[in-house]
Amino acid sequence: MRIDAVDVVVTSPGRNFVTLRLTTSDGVVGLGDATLNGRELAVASYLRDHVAPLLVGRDAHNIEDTWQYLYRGAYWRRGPVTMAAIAAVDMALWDIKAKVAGLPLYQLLGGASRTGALAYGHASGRDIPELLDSVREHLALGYRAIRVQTGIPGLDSVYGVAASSAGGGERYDYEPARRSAQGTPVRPVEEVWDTRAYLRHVPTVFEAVRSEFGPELPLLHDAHHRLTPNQAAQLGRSLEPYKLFWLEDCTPAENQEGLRRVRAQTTTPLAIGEVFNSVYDYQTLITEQLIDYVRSSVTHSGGITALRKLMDFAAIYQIKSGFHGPTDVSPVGMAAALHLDVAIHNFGIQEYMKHNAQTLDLFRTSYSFVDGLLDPGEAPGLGVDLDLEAARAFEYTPAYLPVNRLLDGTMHDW
Ligand code: KDG
Ligand code: MG
Repeated sequence: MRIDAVDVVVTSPGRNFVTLRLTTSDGVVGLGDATLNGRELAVASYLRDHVAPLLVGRDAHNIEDTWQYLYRGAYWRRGPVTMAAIAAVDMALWDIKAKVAGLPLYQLLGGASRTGALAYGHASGRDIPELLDSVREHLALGYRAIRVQTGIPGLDSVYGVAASSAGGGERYDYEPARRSAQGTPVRPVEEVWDTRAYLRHVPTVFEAVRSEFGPELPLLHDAHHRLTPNQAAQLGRSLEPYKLFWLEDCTPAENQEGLRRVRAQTTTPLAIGEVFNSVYDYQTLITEQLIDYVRSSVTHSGGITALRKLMDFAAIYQIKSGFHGPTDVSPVGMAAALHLDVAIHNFGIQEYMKHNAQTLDLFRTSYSFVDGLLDPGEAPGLGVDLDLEAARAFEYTPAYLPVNRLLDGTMHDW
């Protein structure tokens, strides 16, 4: 069974998605997610210009060999653009293989290790009362684990907080890349960040949430890479009384050794890796057991083949998964994560936000969210179809994540 056609579909039903669509000589179609928020066209070009010509005529069954061919054959290894492109090919080939077998993909990954994947949702509010309402809404939707983010007194807007003033009044419980008003050049919005105010405020937020919802509810928090290792250690310590499920991206982890200091100072569980793209980014973090959860997405880390190996490596050190699942991972990437979630033994939790209605009209999914658990469904393959004609009607629209400046105007690391 040969790969006959390679199509790259860029669509923007509210936000941009890049999808790879492979068609085999037998007419089997496989989909892969290649969405890299804010740099989508770079991956689309990588796939169209450099990968598609190599794929036509290859045996669609040889997934590992194709992975190695694309990774080693490029000479230039790793990096988010390369690894998102390889991930899309890998996902599409697994989709094809499972469709040919007539099985949902998780069956080819060893079958189900659990009845569903525990999901966490994003609750947020500009202040504590608004946050508590948002937690209640999430509980009513069925969530059994909740990420908690709030505005910081004195700051106009804070990344990750829905309905913040910079969000234009529209409520987003995920972190949106922002489009510009018509006719103005597209640039990242610049937000002001105050670390001391943040470190003072966050423990009061968790105090309020725990006293309202009790000790059982799993609570998570994302620091979005904004702290130094020493500040991260302070935050981890100050949150210890509230027993978080995890503290995410407490410090920029390109400096893996920096996590030694955080780890030595706090028992708050740590999650890292949504901006990583290979196992090498985790080498020190995993072998020295400096983290508790791997945050990679299938989409940004070389696909199912690579992430499964990474999770096997992590399992040796009792480190679990907590795959990245924002709405800038497309429904195809989300489906791939769910098949892996139910199959691997060291699953921890899955981030999940529902895509908007337009997106779910284009991408027809067979996964479901019931009583706090995600289920990949029983459709053969990944279980996602893409309405090609409808997708082409939504033109690519540039949009970027905000950048942060400190009070003195210097660019903030994150
Ligand atoms: O594209 C960036 C988003 O995916 C990221 O900001 C989301 O931090 C995030 C999270 O934990 O989902
Ligand atoms: Mg995050």
